[in-house]
Amino acid sequence: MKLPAPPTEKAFPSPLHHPRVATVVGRWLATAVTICFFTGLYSHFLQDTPSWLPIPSRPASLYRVTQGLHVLSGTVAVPLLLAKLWTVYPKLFAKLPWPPTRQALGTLLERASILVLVSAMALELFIGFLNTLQWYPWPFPFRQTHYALAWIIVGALLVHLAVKLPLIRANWRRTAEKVPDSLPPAITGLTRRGLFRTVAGAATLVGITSVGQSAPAFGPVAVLAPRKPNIGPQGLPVNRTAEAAGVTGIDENWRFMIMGPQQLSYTLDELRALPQSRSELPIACVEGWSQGARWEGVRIRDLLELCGASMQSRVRVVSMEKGGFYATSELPPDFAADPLTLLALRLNGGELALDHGFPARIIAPNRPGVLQTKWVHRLEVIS
Ligand SMILES: Nc1nc2c(c(=O)[nH]1)N[C@H]1C(S)=C(S)[C@@H](COP(=O)(O)O)O[C@H]1N2
Ligand SMILES: [Mo]
Repeated sequence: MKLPAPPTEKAFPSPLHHPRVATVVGRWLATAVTICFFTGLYSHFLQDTPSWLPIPSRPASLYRVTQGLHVLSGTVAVPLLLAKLWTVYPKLFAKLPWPPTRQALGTLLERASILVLVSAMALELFIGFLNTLQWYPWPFPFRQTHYALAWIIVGALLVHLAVKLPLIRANWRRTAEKVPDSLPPAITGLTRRGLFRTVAGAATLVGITSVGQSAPAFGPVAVLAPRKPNIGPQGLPVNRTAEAAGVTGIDENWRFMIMGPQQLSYTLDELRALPQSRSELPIACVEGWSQGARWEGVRIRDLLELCGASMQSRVRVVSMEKGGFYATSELPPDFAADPLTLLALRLNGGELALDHGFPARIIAPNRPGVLQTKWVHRLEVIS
């Protein structure tokens, strides 16, 4: 049996496949990808800080904004990427210059870069989306993979943009939108403007119905948000329950310890008797939800002073949780000394719930939720 010949690029005469459409949708996609890339870098560097990079502890809600934007731009990029791929898919049927002449080598390289770009981007958005669902069904570490893919995407994107620059420039302005006379009128019944409105509408809808997981104003319409930021004990979601972390609470022998120039230990009542401070700070989870809360407890800087440590100290935080990625964290000097940073004992007017880290947890400004360690029982001054 003879297979029918594959279509050629000419079999797709709709003006919706015109480079002008690819340019316009490509611009939107590039905007989303750029926001996603830089906010993602920031998030990565907060968790894995290179020594050359000073990260300030203020503005207190900066990370809440950048991570909200990260997840929002990644989510919105999904419909934009699908639209972009749809506009250009007839290119799949363009003849490959084979065997390659010297001048066709560029075309082949370009195709290879697009293959890398599309597959890396699809994978990146897919694993990022599963991450917002708190679903990690893969054997590789999420964050490091997500980070490496981001650089692959940026590299392939730069190659792609460089190759397409003449085409992008020729189609940058609307004048190029005129359909050449040789083409039949739109056969899909959809005009270009109609397509732009549909794509922009879809992206906006996806954005508005998911951003409520970090922007409270959009809470009521957050039907696509995997997490509702006001559902949970004490009005705050729980990311990892005490049960999941294997933490059962404390007995009368429990002591909070701080190991600095002096070693101090406190019962829970003694911690409660120390001067208490109050901070309004959000938990901003890397997985995309965030929620502000009112915390009360002992300032870390006060504890540093009590044990005779300098205000330039770096502090290691150790949880009662055994093992697990988040059982320890570090407070860089700016964060440890920030007057907003607390060993929190209370949340939204009540004693900390066990799922929120009872008896004591860290809450600090401008940090990912993963570093807001729960069930803290020891602080170590490490420099
Ligand atoms: N010991 C410990 N602390 C932890 C975690 C954990 O798994 N173990 N999860 C972190 C993550 S990912 C987030 S987003 C916040 C959430 O705090 P919450 O559950 O009180 O809302 O706690 C952080 N503190
Ligand atoms: Mo988190």
